[in-house]
Amino acid sequence: MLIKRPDDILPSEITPRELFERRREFIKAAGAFALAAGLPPLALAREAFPSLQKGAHSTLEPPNSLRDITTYNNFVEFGFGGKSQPAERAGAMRTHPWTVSIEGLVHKPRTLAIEDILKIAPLEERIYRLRCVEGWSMVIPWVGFPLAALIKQVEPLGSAKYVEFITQTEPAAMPGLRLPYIDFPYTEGLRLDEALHPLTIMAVGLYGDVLPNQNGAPLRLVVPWKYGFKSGKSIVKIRFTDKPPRTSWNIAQPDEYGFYANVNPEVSHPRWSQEKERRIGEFFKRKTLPFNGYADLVAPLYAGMDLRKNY
Ligand SMILES: Nc1nc2c(c(=O)[nH]1)N[C@H]1C(S)=C(S)[C@@H](COP(=O)(O)O)O[C@H]1N2
Ligand SMILES: [Mo]
Repeated sequence: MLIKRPDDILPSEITPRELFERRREFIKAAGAFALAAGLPPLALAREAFPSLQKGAHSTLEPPNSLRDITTYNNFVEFGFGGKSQPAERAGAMRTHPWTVSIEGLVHKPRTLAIEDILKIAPLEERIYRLRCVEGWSMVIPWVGFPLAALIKQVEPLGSAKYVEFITQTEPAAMPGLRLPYIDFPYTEGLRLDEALHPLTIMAVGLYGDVLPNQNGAPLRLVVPWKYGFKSGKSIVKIRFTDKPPRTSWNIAQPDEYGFYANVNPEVSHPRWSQEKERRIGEFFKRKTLPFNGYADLVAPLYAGMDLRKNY
């Protein structure tokens, strides 16, 4: 059943009371943390994004709770030991000051402070499904803006065909960096047309507030039709290239994690089926949809490609 929402209400604002209370607790806790860390607490209040707009392509499925979204995470820089580790450890990461350098095959390479990145385009709420390759999924009300707006700032050269995303390494805060499973920094990549697609966003917040560190503060990629590992957290560098960039998971286990990583129930992971997923908070599994339910918007990007070979 679909319920039409009044146009002036952000969908994430329609939340059960209990959820709303938890959210307030979270904001209070975040504020207390900010005070302890000597940060301006206002930056963590909802006023962080006073003029949030409703963005396109939001799902009408109910968002997961703030608690689920911020305590069940993958962020291997903070350890490979379980979903609660990022929430327990990521608070130690420094997220200010923060700059992102954008370089490679572009006319105008730039290094932008996060404050300037926030002004590039109007911030929108986008409620997207996220499907992890491990077989679980969530619905997350992101705050962000189209990556295309950031790309426009640097004017890619005609020779630019791919975009590489390089994420933060802060050894003192990230015990996972010392573990041997993947090469750090965590890197990911997209084809340029995937990066420019209107579904692809840079997220700077969720549930109307700044991103919690465990979700990739202060800036992370979100590519909702691909497995979650493509959506790199805490990005510090974006590089335009003419060849497919190497990606951390592909280097570590090439037969398990391809460059494309499009959600595809027909292509099994070598160690498990991808036909179903468990929505966090639900008991019964549901069917996984091709391109995570975004096929009408993105399937044309792959016309003529064999998506079993290009997994
Ligand atoms: N830098 C970095 N980005 C990352 C990861 C990571 O370990 N390090 N994990 C990825 C994986 S596997 C998933 S499923 C999503 C999870 O995002 P969430 O914790 O915000 O739901 O982040 C992705 N981005
Ligand atoms: Mo994942």
